[in-house]
Amino acid sequence: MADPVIRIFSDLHFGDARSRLGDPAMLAPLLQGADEVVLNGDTVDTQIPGRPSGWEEIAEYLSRAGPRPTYLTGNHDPDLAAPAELSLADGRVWVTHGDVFYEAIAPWSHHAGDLRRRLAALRAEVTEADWARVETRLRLNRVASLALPGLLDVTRRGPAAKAARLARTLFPPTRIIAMVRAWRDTPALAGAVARAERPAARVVVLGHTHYPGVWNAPGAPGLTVINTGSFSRPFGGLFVELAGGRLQVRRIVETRGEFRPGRLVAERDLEN
Ligand SMILES: [Mn+2]
Repeated sequence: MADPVIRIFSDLHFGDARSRLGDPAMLAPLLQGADEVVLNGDTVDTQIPGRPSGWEEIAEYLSRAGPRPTYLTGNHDPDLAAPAELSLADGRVWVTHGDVFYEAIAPWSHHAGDLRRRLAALRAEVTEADWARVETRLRLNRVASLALPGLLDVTRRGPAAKAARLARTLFPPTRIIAMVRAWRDTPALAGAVARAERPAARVVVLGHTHYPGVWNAPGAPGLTVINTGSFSRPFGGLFVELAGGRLQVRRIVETRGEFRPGRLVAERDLEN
């Protein structure tokens, strides 16, 4: 039997008015030819309790689209019944949403203060040795992300909702600085955690910051960090394909109302 083809996507943010994924069926060309797909967090936004998230719709579509779906949690869908990390290719590829690489989950967000306070309280409940483990921090990040106060309803559409979101994106300007800093630091942060806690990993796959790219991790020779971006503007996304000991990174392009595989961005042999 041929090696299975596994594709990894992240940050679909289905149901969010800012996501370009208006209909799950737009994913069809990206799923074609895959045996398994990994949805690496923020597939939907479940952070406002009681508000319909679109989860049933996307999960129903992916359950019958062909490839077997595996979901991982992100900070926007922290309550999915799913793990927060996944190791593939005998541990050589480590997949996690990416929040665990940052102090306060999303230090650029309007909720950074609340997240910081919540995490400090949760940290006080565990030992330092336990906190040092990435699985503990992932678990507590999920607890801290549930039902934050003052969340903007991202499913609202129309000019007023759009203007409110734009204002929230641009102000205060220190937010932009924090965002750019997070983008800049991603390869080093992800590389350091992987080296310390998932030493078999040669590749780390994350999303979360919505800034797509492929980097060599500074200070961790031989370790590649891949951010698959998102299905939102302005940067769009990449996807990872694993098959037969090879890893490929491709651009996701949107044409004729569907998302499809675009140009090859990077390639890596996982055997050496
Ligand atoms: Mn996220």
